Amino acid sequence: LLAVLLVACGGDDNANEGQNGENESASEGGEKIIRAGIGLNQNHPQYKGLLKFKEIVEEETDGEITVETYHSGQLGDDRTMTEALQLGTQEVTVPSTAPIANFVPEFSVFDIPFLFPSEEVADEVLAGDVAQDLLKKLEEKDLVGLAYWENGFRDLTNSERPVETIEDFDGLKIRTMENDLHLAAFEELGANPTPMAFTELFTAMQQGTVDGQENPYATIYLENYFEVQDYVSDTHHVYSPFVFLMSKEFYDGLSEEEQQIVRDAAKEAGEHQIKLNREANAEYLEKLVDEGMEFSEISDEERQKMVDAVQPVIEDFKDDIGAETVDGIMEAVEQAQGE
Ligand code: TK8
Repeated sequence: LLAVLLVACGGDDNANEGQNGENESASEGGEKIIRAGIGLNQNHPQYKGLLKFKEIVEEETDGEITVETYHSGQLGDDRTMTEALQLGTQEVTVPSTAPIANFVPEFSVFDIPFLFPSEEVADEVLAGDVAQDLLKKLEEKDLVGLAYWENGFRDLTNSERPVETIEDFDGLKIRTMENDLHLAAFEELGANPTPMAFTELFTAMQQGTVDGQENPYATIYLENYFEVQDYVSDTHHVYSPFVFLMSKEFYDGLSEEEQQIVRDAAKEAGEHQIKLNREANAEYLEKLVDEGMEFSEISDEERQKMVDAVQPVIEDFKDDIGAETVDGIMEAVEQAQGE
């Protein structure tokens, strides 16, 4: 009788368990909660992907696993959320790979400027052995990499002047992700870069601490950067993957069946996220222009000058990243291009 009363008083959350006639304390003990946090806001495809992950996991586990979703850096920035996963105080985050290079240096291979010529090549390389092996390396850092999602090709915005040529970068204060290779690449381009957490960026642009930043069109539009930035250029200087991370401590505590469910869900939700992301990135440049931004197209000739200017960075960072990883990814890119 007591158990029945407790169930009856338990409110909506326990209603299903009561109806199913399960022992309440046992089902409470078994219930697992995934706190999943991301940096971008609720309108971004990154968040839509997270909601898809929630839907699949909750359905497939009959509610044994609940997913709570947090956007806009509510739980922190990419780096601090990743640290929380290591400590076991948060279960999931989906950072850009660039800050993850501070945990596993090999991830900086994706920061090599102009590495991927197209989304199709990115898809192929990320599904290949070298990229998949990188996910496994995360386990040494108490992280489990379940899938690659997509941030996308990054483009430059600023509040100073149109950027069309390499000379136009001169002295521009550009916020970069917290990643040494990015920093070095922007120095080679002649800019004056500052690394900064994404959560600080809007205010930094608003207050003029930085002149500009670089992110895919989806972010520039959905985070309202057009309110504080006047110029946008299609530099497409690097393709940013996202990596879907789970706390290893949490993952190890799941049953094999649950591990398979979260793995499959991260992949399936990722396919959904990538599709929405590509639609957004294809659509939003026009919206930025509608919002009053001035668009500059980078010619092939100017882009080649940028490619040439950043070459020393690749040599300088090759040992830090790991020569095998760099060569492996470059080979995979060539192979994908040849197909
Ligand atoms: C969101 C970040 C962001 C990234 C950046 O957490 O920091 O500029 O592109 O979108 O991962």
